[in-house]
Amino acid sequence: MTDPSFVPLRFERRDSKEMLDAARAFRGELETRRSVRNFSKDPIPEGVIEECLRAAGSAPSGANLQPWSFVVVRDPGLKRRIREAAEAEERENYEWRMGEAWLKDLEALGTDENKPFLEDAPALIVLFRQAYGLDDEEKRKHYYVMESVGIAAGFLLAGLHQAGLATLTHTPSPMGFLEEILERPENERAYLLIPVGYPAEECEVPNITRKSYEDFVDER
Ligand code: IYR
Repeated sequence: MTDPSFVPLRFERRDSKEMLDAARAFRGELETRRSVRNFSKDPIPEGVIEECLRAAGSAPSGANLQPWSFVVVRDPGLKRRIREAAEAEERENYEWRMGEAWLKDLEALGTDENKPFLEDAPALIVLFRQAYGLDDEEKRKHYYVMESVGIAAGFLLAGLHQAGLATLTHTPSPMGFLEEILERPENERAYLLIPVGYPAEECEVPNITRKSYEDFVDER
């Protein structure tokens, strides 16, 4: 990681048809991804999550310090504790923390304080950001942590989706309980909780639309 030498880049140019086909196929695949809140209990084939985590761990990061940790929770007892703690926070969120405007914005999603998917999904991936490094017990500055971890999360979600798994990006705030339950070191802060698995039979998702291209891209 600290080797200052350089090696040749491995990069192969593709012809333009191949490029457009690849870009289209990737877009087509990602556009079918939906956040899922109703999971089957079916197990995930061995190795799939590991491959996707390796992909996530290859993300670019500030000074290549890779300021992230991924905890994969499959243990039913731990999943139950996480569900109970998350629901306790969410009860307060829905009761008074979020406020009227926020609750109105969430109406279309049909969410509430009950989070059975935290026990139903066969795996929960908890992504932690490392606010600073703790190599050799010494604090080391980390750079662009939010950006770096966000990119790694994007790699992970895209990878899990194209491998055939459903995910949810869940943030039962505040998420300090994850640091406690999972006994994380003092430099780590919970960033994202990602239930992973298959959608339940007859799973439904909100009938939402996405912005049109012109509404989110400005080409000059
Ligand atoms: N964390 C709550 C509320 C929630 C907030 C947003 I912003 C969402 O996009 C979805 C839900 C929950 O998970 O229910």
